[in-house]
Amino acid sequence: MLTQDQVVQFQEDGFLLFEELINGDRLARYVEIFDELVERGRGLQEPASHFSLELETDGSPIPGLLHKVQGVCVVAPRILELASEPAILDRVSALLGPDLDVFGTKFFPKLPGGGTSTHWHQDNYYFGTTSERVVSCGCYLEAANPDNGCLRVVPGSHRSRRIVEHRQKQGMHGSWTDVDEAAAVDIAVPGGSVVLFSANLLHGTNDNRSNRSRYSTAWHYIPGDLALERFPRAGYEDRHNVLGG
Ligand SMILES: O=C(O)CCC(=O)C(=O)O
Repeated sequence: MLTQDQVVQFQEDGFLLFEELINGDRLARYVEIFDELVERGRGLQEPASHFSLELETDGSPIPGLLHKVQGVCVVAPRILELASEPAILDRVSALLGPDLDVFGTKFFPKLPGGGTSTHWHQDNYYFGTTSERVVSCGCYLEAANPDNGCLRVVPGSHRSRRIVEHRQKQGMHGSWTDVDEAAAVDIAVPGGSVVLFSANLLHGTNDNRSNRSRYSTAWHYIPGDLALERFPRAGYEDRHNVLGG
């Protein structure tokens, strides 16, 4: 369920925004599940399986300050319902077809006072491919704007299908690159919004400098027949069939 114009826009810009796609009781129910995960994070002195903590500038973990739940659909299987919301899958299947898996499911609470998610990168850097058949998805459960670190993208940067150099930085999770900030745009959204984007698109976020959280999820849809060496359909616990199959 995408118009031809939206399909062309996705091909040209590398992303599509759907405001308030998830709403009402369903949104509230998902937020409650994420509240529980943040509460579990508060009890952690050290990172634990699936749960990582925010870092001090010297790289040491900050007790109780949850950074990310990696494999959130494994830790909280009810979140697979969010990844399987018909409003999302209808749109993704217009790009990728009727047999869909989702993999690499993450929850970022982006807590007040410096919460982080990702910095500039391309998702396919982590996946060992430049396939255009990987569509990433950010669900913003809470309103996001430049103050609390909304998604930022470089429109059209996916089109070269070239993965740029990424490197690790002290005191940050992950591997990141730098971009020409003049080419970047902020994707400010109301709560319940969903962004679909190419896994070759340069994107990232600033840290949360506000006094409110910015709950979001990030994961990646692929056609069931797409063989990704690091994420095999059979045997990788955080790859799930969500449509057809
Ligand atoms: O937190 C966000 O808005 C983006 C997350 C992201 O870029 C990712 O998981 O690859």
